[in-house]
Amino acid sequence: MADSENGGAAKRLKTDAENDCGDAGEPVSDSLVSDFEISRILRDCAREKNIFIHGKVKDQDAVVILEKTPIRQDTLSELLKSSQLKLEMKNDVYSTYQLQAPAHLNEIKTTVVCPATEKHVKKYLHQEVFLVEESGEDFRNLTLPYISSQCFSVQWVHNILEKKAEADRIVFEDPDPDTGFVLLPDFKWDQKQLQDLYLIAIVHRKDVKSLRDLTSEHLPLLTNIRRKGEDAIQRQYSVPPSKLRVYLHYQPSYYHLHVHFTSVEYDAPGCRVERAHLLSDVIQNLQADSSHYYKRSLAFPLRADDGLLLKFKEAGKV
Ligand code: GTA
Repeated sequence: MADSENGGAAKRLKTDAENDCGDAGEPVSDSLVSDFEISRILRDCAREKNIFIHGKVKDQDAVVILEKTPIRQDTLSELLKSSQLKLEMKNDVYSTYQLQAPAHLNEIKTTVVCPATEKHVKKYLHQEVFLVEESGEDFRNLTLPYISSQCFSVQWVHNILEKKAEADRIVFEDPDPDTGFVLLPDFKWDQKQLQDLYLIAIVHRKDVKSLRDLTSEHLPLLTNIRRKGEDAIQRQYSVPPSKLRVYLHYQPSYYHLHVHFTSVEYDAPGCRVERAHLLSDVIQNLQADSSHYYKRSLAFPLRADDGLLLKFKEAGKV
């Protein structure tokens, strides 16, 4: 149930049973992964304990992301009591083991993109990255024409705003058509622990695509997102604003304005300085100069085979 302007919601993380169900309470289809035929590994990272795989599900291109999730404090004593220990080595006071946990305490978060476009596959492929500096003019001459023809579909965003998907996951909604937004868990967060808390606020307005569109006209929208988003997270998860990193991406993958709320302790993908713009900085920049994001240069990373990088190279900007 969404928290609304009028009511609070109890602090609650998802139970295993709730997470096992699809959006509308439907059981998840096993065949999506059991029918998956691996073509190649796009990327893997031992430190982040994830792997991005390209393959096919019944002739359709798909990307599957497998990720080991953090160890949860609330299941720690059950984990230690109900697991088997297999000794690997012992030396003096030191010993290492393989702990074999029961299945329900040993899950792997799995994300499936199917059918996946070539752009999805490229997005997850490990590639060399270049930093581009985009002036306001570069945005209008190079970036805008490119993204107008090449960007990812925002159908999933419209589904959320129209309650056709993820309606039961909404944490808070302000329905105002100008300053309103929907706040819900990002699909990178399994909602089982607060260490990697990650929510997104998606604005109801459809005419604001990215940071570049923002002027002082949007200050009521941005301050509303900040205040009500933080309040809702405090009420729902007991996480205070001082424990949150609230920011926008530039460039985003999806051109419909949204704001990321992550735990400040969590090194979320895309939270580095070359991509993340703190909402508080954005608000102050617009208060000082309404045309700040219209005219100033913004730096952002582009992957080696990104068509936009080619446009910048052709224009002699890289
Ligand atoms: N609730 O259907 C959705 C949905 N989709 C399609 C995207 N998001 C969604 N949330 C819900 N339902 O934080 C989320 C994304 C992202 C935000 C869009 O919306 O998770 P953005 O427009 O700034 O795009 O934000 P961004 O940041 O490039 O997207 P994304 O997917 O986070 O990719 C950034 C990097 O994160 C990737 O290159 C990859 O390195 C990493 N990454 C992506 N997905 C995963 C994953 N599942 N597990 C681990 N790492 C991941």
